[in-house]
Amino acid sequence: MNKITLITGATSGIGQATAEKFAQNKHDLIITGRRTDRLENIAGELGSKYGISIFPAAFDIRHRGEVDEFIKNLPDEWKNIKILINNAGLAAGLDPIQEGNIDDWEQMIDTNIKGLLYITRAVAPMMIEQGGGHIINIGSIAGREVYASGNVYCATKHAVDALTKGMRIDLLPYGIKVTQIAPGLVETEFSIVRLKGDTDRAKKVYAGYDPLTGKDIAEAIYFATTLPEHVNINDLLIMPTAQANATTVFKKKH
Ligand code: NDP
Ligand code: 8X3
Repeated sequence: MNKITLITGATSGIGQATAEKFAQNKHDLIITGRRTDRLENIAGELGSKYGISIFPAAFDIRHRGEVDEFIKNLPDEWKNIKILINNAGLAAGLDPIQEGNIDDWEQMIDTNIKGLLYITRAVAPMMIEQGGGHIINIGSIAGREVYASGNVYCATKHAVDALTKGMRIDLLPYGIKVTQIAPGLVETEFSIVRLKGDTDRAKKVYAGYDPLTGKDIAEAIYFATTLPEHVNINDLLIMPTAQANATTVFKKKH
């Protein structure tokens, strides 16, 4: 097998672009997400284009039993995971706290925090057994700042920031690198999901400036994995040039 990289949430956006970047560089991939048809299409496409092996696993990262089942069913030759990219995540809704939808809150907490923890809890011991590895957590500018109606999403990404720091301390004796990549505005399906399918409103989030693309973030993730053994990028905050902070974006007038 080539170097094995596990990417969660590879059915669109940053995860899909990252799968392509690692496939180009001859990694064998475990890719996950809930949408089976997309996973299978991506696996077929990348496998034939780049001549690598791909193990697609469709499950909901919020459900501990499904994560356990995924790990249990992983064939032995796929257990030697060198790189884990904890990318699956979402924002659901954009409401002030007093009007928040509690189902949305639970979905974000269960996916962005608990899902990331379930996967990490399963994979970190495998890395320890192999004598090393690299865990990359996808954080956000929302993990550094809080903006209006971002409340729970921002809290989950602050949690990813804290968990990244905690993982780095706990995994230090085992030679496991832990990196956080924290993007600003990236045009993916993120806003369509957050705004519950309102594509017109989602398009406006990225109008009037050049947002980041999934590919931009994939390049940075890949770069972080190419450094010498003794070098680790702890944290990267990556913004579109037109974005200064969570709330200041320079948009061209139409
Ligand atoms: P997308 O909506 O395009 O991709 C999200 C991915 O997460 C999909 O593959 C989706 O797969 C997967 N996912 C969501 N929920 C679950 C679940 N319960 N179980 C398994 N997989 C799940 O958005 P992005 O690519 O933008 O988002 C990727 C990460 O980047 C997220 O963690 C997001 O918070 C973060 N981020 C995004 C930014 C942006 O501006 N776009 C900026 C900063 C960070 P499926 O639906 O098939 O399950
Ligand atoms: C996604 C970027 O600014 O919508 O994490 O929070 S933002």
